[in-house]
This record gives sequence, C-alpha cells and structure tokens, in this order.
Amino acid sequence: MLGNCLIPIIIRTGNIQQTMRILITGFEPFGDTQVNPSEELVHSLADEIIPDVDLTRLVLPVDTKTAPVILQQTIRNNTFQAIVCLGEASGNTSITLERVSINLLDFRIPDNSGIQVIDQPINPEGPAAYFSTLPIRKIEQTLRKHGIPVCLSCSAGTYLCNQIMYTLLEELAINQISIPAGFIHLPALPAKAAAQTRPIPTMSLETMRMGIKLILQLLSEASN
Ligand code: PCA
Repeated sequence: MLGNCLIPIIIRTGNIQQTMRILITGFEPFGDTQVNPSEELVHSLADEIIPDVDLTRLVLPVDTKTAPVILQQTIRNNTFQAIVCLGEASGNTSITLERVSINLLDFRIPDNSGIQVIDQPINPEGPAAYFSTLPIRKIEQTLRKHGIPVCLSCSAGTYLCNQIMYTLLEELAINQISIPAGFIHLPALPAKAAAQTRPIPTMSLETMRMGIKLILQLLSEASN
C-alpha cells in the first residue's frame, strides 16, 4: 500500500538529444592587434545558449611555450566531443576554415613573451602535417547559405595558430581520439581598420558570432 506517495512517471517522447561537450578557444591580442576577435568571440559566447551544446571556453596566450601546454592539459582533463580553435588572420576577408597544419614554426614577429622561432619543426619526430577533422565542406555550405563570407584555406601560416592547430590534432591522433577538431581564422574587427589609414578588410563581431554559432549547432546536430 503506497498511501499518499506520488510516484513520478517520466515518459520520454521523440528523439532523446545528447548534450555535446565542445571546447572553443581564442587567442589574446598580439602584434598590432589591440583586440583579438577570437578572444572577443569566446567571451561573447558566455551568455549564449546553444541547444544541446555544453561549451567550454578558453583564451590562450600568444606564447609558443605555454599555449600548447595549456591546450594539451585542457584536453587531457576533459572529454570533449568536438574542439574548435580560433585566431585572427588580419587581412582575411572571410571566416577561414583551415584544412591543414604543418610541422613548422617560422615567426614573422616575436610572440608575446619575446620569442621569435625561425625555421624550426613543432615536433622533430612528428609528421609533416595534420588535416582538420572538422566537417569543412558542410560548414562552408551552411555559412554560405546564411550569407556569411567563408572560405577554405590550405595554410594556417607558421605562427601560433598553426602551432596550436598542429598541437591539437597531434594530441588527438596520439591518443586515438576521433572527434571533429580544427582551426578557424577570423578577419580583423572594424575597430582595427578605424585605427589606421591603411585599408584592411574587416568583419563585425556579430557576423562572426552568427557564423561560429552555426558551426557549433552543426557539430551538435551531426552527433545526434
Ligand atoms: N593569430 C595568430 C596567432 C594568434 C592569433 O590570433 C596566427 O594567425 O598565428
């Protein structure tokens, strides 16, 4: 006899959606960039609720020694189901989906700790390159459909962004973690163009934010 006890019955209907744990990273300012769009974007996603996405946000230093270690530790201490790393590529006109990272450091300018690495491999024992495992073509089509400028790129450069992309993909490959992961470069923010007389292409934070939200949605839908 249960008396007055109420026994809750939970009835689930339709698809049971899984929450997807995604890591998104940006970089602090560097060189002549006062405000890095990737850092702004990562901060701006704090108040954003993306259905079925559990987002971890991280801003990395532009430091060749510490940035890779911070990223590796974050990956090792968590179980992410997708990882998207962001950085600024001043001069780019579109959200740029990097296809490949190469095993080379060749800095045009020193990093924020004053180190300028020239002609060195990231890992002397590592492969020449790692390819992005993000669904790049699908991302490109989705952004284009929504009127957001997007392009594919075959070079993430030879500075910190390339180093972080290589480190990310190497960490996952060595530990046999098969998740979508890769690097996306962002154009400069309008404030950077306004601060100088030389014309440079820019994109508003709002447009970038729309683009990155669409990418996170697409990753979570693809996993369900
Ligand atoms: N862009 C640099 C490093 C940090 C950033 O935002 C790059 O493209 O390597």
